[in-house]
Amino acid sequence: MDFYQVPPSIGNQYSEDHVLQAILKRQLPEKVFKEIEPELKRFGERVITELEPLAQEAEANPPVHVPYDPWGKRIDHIKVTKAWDRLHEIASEEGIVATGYERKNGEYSRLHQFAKLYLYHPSSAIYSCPLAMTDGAARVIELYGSPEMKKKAYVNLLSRDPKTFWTSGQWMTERTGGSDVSGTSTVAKKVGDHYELHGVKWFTSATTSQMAMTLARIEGEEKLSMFYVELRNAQGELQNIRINRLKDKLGTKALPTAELTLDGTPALLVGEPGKGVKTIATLFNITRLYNACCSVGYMHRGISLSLDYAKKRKAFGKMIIDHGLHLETMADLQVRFEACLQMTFHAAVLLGKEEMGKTTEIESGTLRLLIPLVKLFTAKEGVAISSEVIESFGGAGYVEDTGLPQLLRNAQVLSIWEGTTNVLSLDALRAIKKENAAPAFLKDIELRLGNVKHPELQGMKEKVMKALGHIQKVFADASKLTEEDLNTKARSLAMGLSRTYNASLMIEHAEWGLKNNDQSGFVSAKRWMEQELVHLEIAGEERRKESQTILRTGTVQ
Ligand code: MFK
Repeated sequence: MDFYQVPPSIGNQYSEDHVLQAILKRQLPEKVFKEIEPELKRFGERVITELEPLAQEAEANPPVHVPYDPWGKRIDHIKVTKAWDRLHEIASEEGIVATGYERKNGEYSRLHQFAKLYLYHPSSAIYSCPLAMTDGAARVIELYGSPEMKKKAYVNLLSRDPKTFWTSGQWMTERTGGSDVSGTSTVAKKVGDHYELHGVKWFTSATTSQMAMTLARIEGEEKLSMFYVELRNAQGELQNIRINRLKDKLGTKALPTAELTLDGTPALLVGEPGKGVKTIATLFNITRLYNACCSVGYMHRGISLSLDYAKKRKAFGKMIIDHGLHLETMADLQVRFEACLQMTFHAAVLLGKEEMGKTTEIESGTLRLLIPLVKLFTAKEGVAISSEVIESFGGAGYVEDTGLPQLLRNAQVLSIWEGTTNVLSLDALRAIKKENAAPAFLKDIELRLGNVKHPELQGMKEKVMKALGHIQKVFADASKLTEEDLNTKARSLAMGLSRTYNASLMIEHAEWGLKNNDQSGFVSAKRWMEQELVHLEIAGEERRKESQTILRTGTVQ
């Protein structure tokens, strides 16, 4: 008889995720957990039965730019699938953004919201991207917006009625600068009570959004300012915006990303003139957390599919999960995913507390540094784990109609947009040098470990304390380094800080598990602790010269 492989399948994405359940149970008061769990269970089912087919339809039918109507009038319409529109509607109905702002559960509202986002993202065809920018824009308006913006845009961004729900873009990138936005050449001209923008935006995700936050230089000002733009007028026509073309990207195929020319686009100043980067940082610190949440969402999706397959696929006489080597590989992925999940959800807890004015000084400092770290660390792991997941399916993972390659393609964007790994490592350094975040961050780890009393966890604790000592020595010696020397170390420092922070979270979770007769967190923590947490090479002129020799390059001016 012919053989046909049984494909992988997954069920309720909440009920099948014991780590998510454990984190929520540990972090939330019992009353809140009991209140939100039925909703998460329902949504965990909905993402598979309803959202997943929509996501696949949207992925298979990328948006199309229609520059002209049949009679030659410039319309710059972006045609999207009904499925994409439906994913917008469901995001609104489910309150994926609103949950964080309604604050029904006070400081725990962000954790509740992030649990929903984590379930939504892997079956959203990256509709999570417009939602990330929407959330960031809502926070900017909450903090810096005019009363009119609060009455109109803010209400729409948080609407649970799909008919009035708005999303926002975040236009920061120009031909002159992606990471270095100081190269922005868009000009803002004052016209009466508002501004008009002139320039080209080179990478604008979610161009179908109703509004956007963007950067421009007010005529005569040296530094950038931040602006609020409504894309269309009351007749639905673009307001002096031309869509030059849609980007043909490696992944995120369903997401309309465009190049735009702004030719007198009306805009309103948000925040102080010349403080644009500082103001938009509020927005991108939120999108960076979304990035982390989406990365762990993908990790979980990939590992679930791979694990199910490993129980159905036979090779060399037994199911592949029964081969020690495959088991080892999968367990390694799971532990790395768990570390990232702990890190992301802890950051969400801190964000929720901060927004409700409930953080201690230590927690505020920790959050500032944790945001770049969690973004860069989970993004890198997201790409690596997705790649392993693809490989675990052998040739099937490389074939489009299995739906698997899109996991890797889409994951790859996570380490690029919202700041690359190196740019975020430098942001972590900025937080350490300029905002003195390191003492708070290290103290936070110490305090957490101080609460861990279980005898079986003492060895792990000691290892983390040793890593902390190593990091403290690096900081103490930092004053002797030139800025370039320190910058050169930024990535290895960021990785070391992330691994150490995650170790403390995993140990804390392990203790909670042991108290509740659950060994799994303990075993995961033990595995996590097998690695060297911190390894920092000596950086300096000599090492840079060596790197130039390795690459056969001198200084390129
Ligand atoms: C699925 C998930 C979805 C995610 C959504 C994806 C949507 C895709 C849309 C995009 O990709 S938009 C493009 C995103 N682009 C970036 O994230 C740019 C990456 N580059 C950086 O982050 C650079 O570090 C930065 C542009 C911030 C450098 O700019 P500057 O002007 O050279 O920085 P500078 O002078 O150090 O900082 C200016 C001010 O901002 C300072 O404050 P002061 O004015 O008080 O001195 C900084 O302290 C402050 N600042 C900078 N980064 C900050 C920050 N404040 C808080 N948090 C930060 N992270």
